[in-house]
Amino acid sequence: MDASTRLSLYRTMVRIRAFEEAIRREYYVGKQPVFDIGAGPVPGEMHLSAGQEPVAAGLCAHLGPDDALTGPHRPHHIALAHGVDMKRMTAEIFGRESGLCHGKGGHMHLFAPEVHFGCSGIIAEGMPTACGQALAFKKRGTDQVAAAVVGEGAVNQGGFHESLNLAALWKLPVIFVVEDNDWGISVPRSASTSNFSATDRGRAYGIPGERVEDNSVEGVYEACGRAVQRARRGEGPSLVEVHTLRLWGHFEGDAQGYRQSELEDVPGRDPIPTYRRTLIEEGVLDEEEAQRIRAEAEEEVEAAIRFAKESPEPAPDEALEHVFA
Ligand SMILES: Cc1ncc(C[n+]2csc(CCOP(=O)(O)OP(=O)(O)O)c2C)c(N)n1
Repeated sequence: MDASTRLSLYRTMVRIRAFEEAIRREYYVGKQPVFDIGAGPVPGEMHLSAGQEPVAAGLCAHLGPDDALTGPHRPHHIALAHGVDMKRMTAEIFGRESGLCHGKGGHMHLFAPEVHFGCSGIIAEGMPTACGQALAFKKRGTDQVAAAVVGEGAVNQGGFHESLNLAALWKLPVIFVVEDNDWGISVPRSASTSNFSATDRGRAYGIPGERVEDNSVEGVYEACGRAVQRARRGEGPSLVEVHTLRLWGHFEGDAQGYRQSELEDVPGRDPIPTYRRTLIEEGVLDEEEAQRIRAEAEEEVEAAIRFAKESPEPAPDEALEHVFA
């Protein structure tokens, strides 16, 4: 892989991490000393994606703004990597009028039609949506593709199986990406899933698939590249399963008592310092450049946070506008 692609993957991951760290900092404002989920400037649940950046960077490197992407309840990494506007996304997370959904969706409901991005708090919900988008692209005869990212907890949902079935039957230009972070909230795969392999499940429907081990951003990049090219060539759907890592809790405030023994090892498996070391050892990156990349990311993120905080909240008499439920 050439140096500029590797650097670009690294930059994307650092940008996402800087964002998640800043959102985490802001989220805890007003929620201490006893955690109160409804308090502070960012009330409600917060599912952050730290550790899963390789999935976003490796997949989105192959997608453009004309390609569609749907995400799960843990959406920030893929939204940012796909080009969703960081300022308006941050304002949405803060519940402000200038947000992507005028502050009424919150962090699990980010919609950016200009880059064909949407996500939902309902597990597996993005898969049927991606099939619909892929069907539209196919009918129009364009080479656009749709991708859906879901957690491994989605593989037992009806929407997962129904989507695999129709995507294969109609040979849709769609890529299903499963982020296997071992946990569905506090439930390990072994307690919920009879056949661990999402790739095997895909094969049962005639969909080729690959599993990427070790949370490797380059592995994701290669596998998603093959999947996206297949879809663009009109050869139908693919499935990519990534063994990734949830660095933090299921949601912020999660004490993670269910994985205490594993937590000691978790920081050492952080994909960003690992990739940084590799790139430095192989002469693609040096310390100075690495620091500059992080500083640029922080600057962009802090500007987005300022934009959100300076934006007004939606007016009470507009509470029912832009709401479709
Ligand atoms: C249809 C549905 N059932 C249950 C839930 C509650 N729920 C929220 S997150 C979650 C676990 C998801 O695990 P996974 O798909 O592996 O994603 P991760 O949180 O690990 O990223 C569940 C069951 C939901 N949001 N939607």
